[in-house]
Amino acid sequence: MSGTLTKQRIQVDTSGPDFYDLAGLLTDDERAVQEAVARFVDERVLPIIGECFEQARFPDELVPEMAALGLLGPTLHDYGCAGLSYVAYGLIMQELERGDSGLRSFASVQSSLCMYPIHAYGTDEQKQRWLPEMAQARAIGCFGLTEPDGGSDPGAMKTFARRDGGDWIIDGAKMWITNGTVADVAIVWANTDDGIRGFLVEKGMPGYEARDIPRKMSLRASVTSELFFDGVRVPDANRLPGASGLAGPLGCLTQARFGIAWGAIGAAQACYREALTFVQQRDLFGATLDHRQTIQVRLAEMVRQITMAQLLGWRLGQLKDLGFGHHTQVSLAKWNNVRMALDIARDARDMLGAGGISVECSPIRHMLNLESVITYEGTETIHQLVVGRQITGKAAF
Ligand code: TGC
Ligand code: FAD
Repeated sequence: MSGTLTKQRIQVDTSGPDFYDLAGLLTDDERAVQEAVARFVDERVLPIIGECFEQARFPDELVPEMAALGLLGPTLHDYGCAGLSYVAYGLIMQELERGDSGLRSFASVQSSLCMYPIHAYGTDEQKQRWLPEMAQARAIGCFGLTEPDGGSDPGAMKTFARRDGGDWIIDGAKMWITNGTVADVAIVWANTDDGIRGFLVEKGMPGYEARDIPRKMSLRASVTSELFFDGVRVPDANRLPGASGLAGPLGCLTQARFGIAWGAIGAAQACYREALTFVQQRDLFGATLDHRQTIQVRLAEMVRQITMAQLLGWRLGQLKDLGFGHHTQVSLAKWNNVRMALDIARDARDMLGAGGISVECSPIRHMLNLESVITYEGTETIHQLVVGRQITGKAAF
């Protein structure tokens, strides 16, 4: 990591905001990645995303462009993946979620929850078959862990895979699965006589069905589905041999939660920027709103919160790039940064007055999206209890 912090460079940027010049800590490559994704979001995502949210439509026309930019599986090495740093991955997620959490969700699931387990736990054959296709978005994945009876305690899953000669027979159901109906392959976690194992269940396998979950008020520009397994026969060649026990799926979640911790910063930045622009123009009681003390306190509070989240994300990325980064540190960052973004989105929505309830303004869309983000990948309470267990040594789940 070659920082470029110099006396000339240091500047207090309140527009990003980048109050502590985090850009000065990035390598040239990381800055280039961030700029490319920022341009993609500004030019391709922002002009259409309000309408997509309103129409509950995932903008799948953008997926090939995301693949062309190298945004799918970006930290993975070989198999057509970019092999970028974790800080670069964080920046990608930050910029995508500045556009919309749905787009970041798509990238999180494809990269961290589907390509990562194939890369980390799969056979050579599975890697050769799926990873280049997934990096190019010619194959889409989904990750089935949560079940209808409760997601916070995945160890209690009921989906079961029983051995039948050289095959496995899977029965059960998964709920709230991002990309479920569009996926060519589902990473399915099932109990077996030997504990939890991961399987690659392919679209079209008899007995496997995915259905969309309609009427969502959050993450409307994202596909969320139910998966059903009715005696699905899966060859042993589709089992992930390197994954054994709950640590298998939880290891993937650590990757995705890292990306969410950064993504939330992007959503908060979008809300802050929109609120700032508004109060600089809204003329009330003889002056624009940015003259008012309470408005300034609220903006200052946003910058304080975003800055702390940025520092947390950057240090976590640095730790991961050095080969460290404990999953409890990831939990703390996911909890802190998503809570921060949700609070800022709600406050920004209020600062925009009545206009803030329109889909033409981004804070209400981000706010509604973040209601999912604070629940998925481990609820806020679960992450607080993970950190509590790390402190006390006692599990209070
Ligand atoms: P516990 O005893 O703590 O752990 C079992 C084994 O796993 C290891 N481990 C982890 N490894 C890697 N990363 C983590 N985050 C890990 N947490 C635990 C642990 O060391 C142990 O290993 P071993 O070798 O000793 O067996 O398990 P527990 O049953 O007590 O559960 C702990 C708890 C509650 C924290 C866990 O179950 C949990 O995280 N629950 C939340 C579930 C969750 O986050 N689900 C997310 C589903 S996917 C999703 O939401 C995708 S949204 C995607 C999008 O659209 O962006
Ligand atoms: P529950 O586990 O039933 O929790 C309900 C409430 O109880 C929460 O407030 C929780 O914090 C609290 N609670 C739980 N346990 C305790 C405790 N011990 N002490 C105190 N309070 C507790 N899952 C996937 O597998 N793959 C996906 O791709 C995926 N995508 C998703 C997309 C969206 C849009 C959403 C909303 C969810 C998605 N999920 C996915 C599911 C998500 O991971 C779960 O919703 C989440 O883990 C919580 O599970 P639950 O909804 O069953 O809530």
